[in-house]
Amino acid sequence: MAGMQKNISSDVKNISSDVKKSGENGNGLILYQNYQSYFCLKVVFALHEKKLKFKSHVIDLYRGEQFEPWFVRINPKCEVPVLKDGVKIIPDSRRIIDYIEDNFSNGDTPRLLPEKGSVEFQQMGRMRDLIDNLPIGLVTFGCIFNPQMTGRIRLSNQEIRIRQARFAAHENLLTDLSEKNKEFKDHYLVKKSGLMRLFKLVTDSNEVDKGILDVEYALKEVEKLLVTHEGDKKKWWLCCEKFTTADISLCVLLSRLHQIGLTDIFFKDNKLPHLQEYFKRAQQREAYKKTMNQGDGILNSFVCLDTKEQMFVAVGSVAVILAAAGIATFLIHRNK
Ligand SMILES: N[C@@H](CCC(=O)N[C@@H](CS)C(=O)NCC(=O)O)C(=O)O
Repeated sequence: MAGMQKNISSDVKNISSDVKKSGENGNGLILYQNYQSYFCLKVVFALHEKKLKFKSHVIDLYRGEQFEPWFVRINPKCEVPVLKDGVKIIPDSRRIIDYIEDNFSNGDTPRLLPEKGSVEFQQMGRMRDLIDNLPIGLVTFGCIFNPQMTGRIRLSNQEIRIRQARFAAHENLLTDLSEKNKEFKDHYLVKKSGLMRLFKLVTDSNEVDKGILDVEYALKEVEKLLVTHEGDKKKWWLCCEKFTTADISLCVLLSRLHQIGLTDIFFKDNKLPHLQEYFKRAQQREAYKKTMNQGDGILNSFVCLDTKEQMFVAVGSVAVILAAAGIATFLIHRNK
């Protein structure tokens, strides 16, 4: 990876020029993120709900930009999202959401929490934990690599192969980097074993099945709670009148389940009707629309390959057609 050779001082310069730019038209928040990332979407959603301005610094996860030394310095786990607020660096979606909630909740900035100590506050904590602890990486890649699981193949075989090859490519890249950058060796090796573990799980349909069952259990718990919203609670969101951080977790989960075809199964025959109604209503929220359409809607669908990969698939398909046509012409002429 050419970008990997960049020296660290040029990366530091990059960050500070970003800070300057964002400071000119916002409050200086920079979000290192990727438009397709589940965890980044939660943070983006929370920022939009709170009407906070921020600047995105997109990290190319497919090409392994998260492993570059400048990024490892920011987050040794090599993961997005990471929020930069002035000199403060905050990794991890939950920590970021809690940080913006604690630090940006004045008059114009809506709170995303019920009153502390209330029954709703406790309920919200329980729901948020339940949803945030779901094995979403396993379920997402599991459904992509085992298309029979959802019954709806969203990617071609070639696209699936490209994504599987990416795991191997990242493992090789991490081996290479751990030899070249002794300073980060341990981080790279931890990351590599995590990736290998995940790949083993996502290619084992029993494990994927278990993950899907966990999700189903959580959705049933949500439905049980939504059923209780009767009378003056009719317009409540998940835990109270306010849209809370638990709603953010739930909406991003539902959006991902929809993309990988699992809502087709969970919502079949009008199952979980209150949850279905909730999701329809949530999709109307301005912040939801902004979140799911960030980057002008280009390539932010999880199932999309990036531009170069799409080009690769397109060129590959044209090459196959031309080769087939060439062989056919050759055979016709030879048989004449
Ligand atoms: N617990 C972290 C998880 C973050 C995470 O897994 N991010 C993924 C993208 S959705 C990532 O950066 N993956 C890159 C990699 O592991 O190489 C959070 O909540 O922010």
